[in-house]
Amino acid sequence: MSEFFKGKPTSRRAFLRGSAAAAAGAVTAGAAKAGPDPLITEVQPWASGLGEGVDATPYGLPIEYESDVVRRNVEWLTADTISSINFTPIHALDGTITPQGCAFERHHSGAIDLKKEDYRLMINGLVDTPLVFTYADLERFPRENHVYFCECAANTGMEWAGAQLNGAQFTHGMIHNMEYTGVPLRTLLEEAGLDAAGVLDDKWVYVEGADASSNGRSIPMGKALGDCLVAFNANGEALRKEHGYPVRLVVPGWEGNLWVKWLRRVEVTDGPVESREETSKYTDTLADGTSRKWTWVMDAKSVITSPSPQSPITHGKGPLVITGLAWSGHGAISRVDVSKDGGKTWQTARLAREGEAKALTRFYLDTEWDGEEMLLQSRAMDETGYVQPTKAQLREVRGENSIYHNNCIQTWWVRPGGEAENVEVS
Ligand SMILES: Nc1nc2c(c(=O)[nH]1)N[C@H]1C(S)=C(S)[C@@H](COP(=O)(O)O)O[C@H]1N2
Ligand SMILES: [Mo]
Repeated sequence: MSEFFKGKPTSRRAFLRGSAAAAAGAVTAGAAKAGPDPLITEVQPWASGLGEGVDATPYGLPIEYESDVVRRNVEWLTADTISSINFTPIHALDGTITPQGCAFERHHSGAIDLKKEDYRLMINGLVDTPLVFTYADLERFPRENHVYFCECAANTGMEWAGAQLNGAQFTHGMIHNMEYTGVPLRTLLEEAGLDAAGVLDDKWVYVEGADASSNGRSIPMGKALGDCLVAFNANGEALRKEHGYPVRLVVPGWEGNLWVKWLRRVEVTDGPVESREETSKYTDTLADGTSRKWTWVMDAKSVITSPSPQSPITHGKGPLVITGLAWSGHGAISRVDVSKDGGKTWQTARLAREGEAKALTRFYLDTEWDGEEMLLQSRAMDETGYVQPTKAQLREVRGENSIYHNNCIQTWWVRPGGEAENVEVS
């Protein structure tokens, strides 16, 4: 960053206002006193030799200097890596699209290897004509493109009892956001002859994957005929193996467990199946010990990705960019507020783009840091008027027995040195 200030002060300065410009000026002046910068005054090796040819990396990976921007897991969380989870490095990403190569993975029986030519999708149950589609068949139906977030219901689940994991990657990284290409599930159900005259409202679909776990889930017909997508591409290319190659179900705004990977069967039923994944798992145990089921929609939530424990402030006081992500399964994010004092006072952040329904929204607070400690929080609001709750508000309703569906406000304690820590304020 300091090199950047020395080399190109004007573009940065032009963008700063008032006292911010003065602070930046001080940084620039201080650096100039250190004498001429060889990075500016001397011809560097990268400018006096040749770079790599176009055939060096037929499929590119990030440059080696970015090698710490990777998925990570929490070893003690699961007994083995086959039925486990890893986390998106959200603290190090910007914008909203998650590259597939670092998007979190959640498997119940490992990521399977399934070729397009071995792929079959069956639609059976209460339909006129049970059908089996090949991959090539799917490619002949009209396609749509949509950006959606996929959040595991267990995201932030380890934080119910108190601040636990030290990093946005671990507290909030069970989420990714991709542009999907696929065929609406409605199109395929209609192809199989869904009895449109019948009472569709009472019907459900049971969806399952080709992996050993099958991850079977029941979805009410309204959602199945709504915005569900049978997707085969993500971010412009084929789905990665770990995200369900060659075909996964996309269930916008609803918990990640419903997004069946390696989708192999859609059965139309007249009721929910009550499978393992929707009874003993992914239900919310309340304070009185009873469990709430069918918590499908992911409520509005947000997190500051930087500064955060894995992304400390490495410069002195003056201009500081605070940034994070916000999302809601109910629709678009309408506003995000940021607090530096643990929720006592709030400032409205700038949304990088207008909120998009059921997709991640990037927010920025371009601010001044006085070098003092901060208790950073963000609070999302969605188009329905819903406001992201504090941890205390959520505990009042849900108690402390829950694991899933924790969308509470997160606090990072930033110390004068710039390091940050996961804390809880009361
Ligand atoms: N077939 C199958 N689909 C599955 C799973 C699985 O284990 N098998 N895991 C589910 C869970 S719990 C989540 S959170 C999402 C995760 O999707 P990802 O691995 O692309 O991040 O996939 C869901 N779909
Ligand atoms: Mo999940």
